[in-house]
Amino acid sequence: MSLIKINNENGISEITIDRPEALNAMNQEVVAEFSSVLQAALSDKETGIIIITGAGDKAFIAGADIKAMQKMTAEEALIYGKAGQKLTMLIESSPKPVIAAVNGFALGGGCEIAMACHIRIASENASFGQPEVKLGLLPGWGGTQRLPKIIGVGRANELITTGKIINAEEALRIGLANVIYPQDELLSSARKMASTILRNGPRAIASSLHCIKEGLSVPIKEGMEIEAQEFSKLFHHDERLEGLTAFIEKRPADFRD
Ligand code: DAK
Repeated sequence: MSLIKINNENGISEITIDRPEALNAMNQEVVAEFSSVLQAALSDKETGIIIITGAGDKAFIAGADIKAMQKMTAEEALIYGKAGQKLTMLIESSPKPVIAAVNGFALGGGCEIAMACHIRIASENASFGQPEVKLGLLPGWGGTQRLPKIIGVGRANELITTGKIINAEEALRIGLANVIYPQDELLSSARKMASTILRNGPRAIASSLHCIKEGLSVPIKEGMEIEAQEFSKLFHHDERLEGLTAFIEKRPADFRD
């Protein structure tokens, strides 16, 4: 039985983790299936943007699978940990924007998947947290690395060491969520945001995401150089000519090709 649902429409690929009976907790099968569905969306020419969400109205992803981890050896945990890390890297380095539509619990590995996404929008009932230390674990899918970059070191230290779960309002306040919608408007709002993004130049978007991601881990001088090179590369393509010409001709740009 498939653990992931995929819906491709109007350039948007919607990936739904579909294991609601376990609050969409990600066991090894979910991680593997999610990775291959994501790879397919990344190489699909019709897909310009990806939305990730969870099935049901309770959870985005309630974490890595606690029941599966209880039975794992250290070797199996290493394989599982690396597979999850690889998945978050795939999301984070996607040239196509990835929006997390967080529709409930985003805990542990679920919060880590959301943090790897470029944009996080949340429903009013969403909650976020890294409760791994309560289980004698640490956030193993990039949480120790991404959370401080998103909300700052002090707050990340607090969230990770207390394991406390925060609601959507608090996530919004500290910058973990970009915006909050009523639950029944979450997906339509995600699609609306996706359509707005899709109207812009895909190369320019991919280059911008690349500069932002790379710039976070290098000194500013290097980041500026990456930005200058990416800017210049855009001049090898017609996309920028269409954007600049459309402005001068006072018409909307058409980047569809
Ligand atoms: N794993 C497995 N099953 C889960 C689950 C999870 N993370 N979360 C919920 N479930 C299951 C429950 O066991 C229950 O199943 P049954 O008992 O009915 O069979 C079903 O989903 C419904 O859950 P509840 O009955 O508990 O629902 P409630 O509304 O009462 O509570 C809750 C919702 C989200 C507060 C609660 O379920 C909960 O606390 N869940 C655990 C959340 C959590 O601690 N998540 C973090 C998991 S640890 C690493 C790799 C990965 C990681 C770390 C290292 N390496 C190998 C390096 C990541 C670790 C994690 O993500």
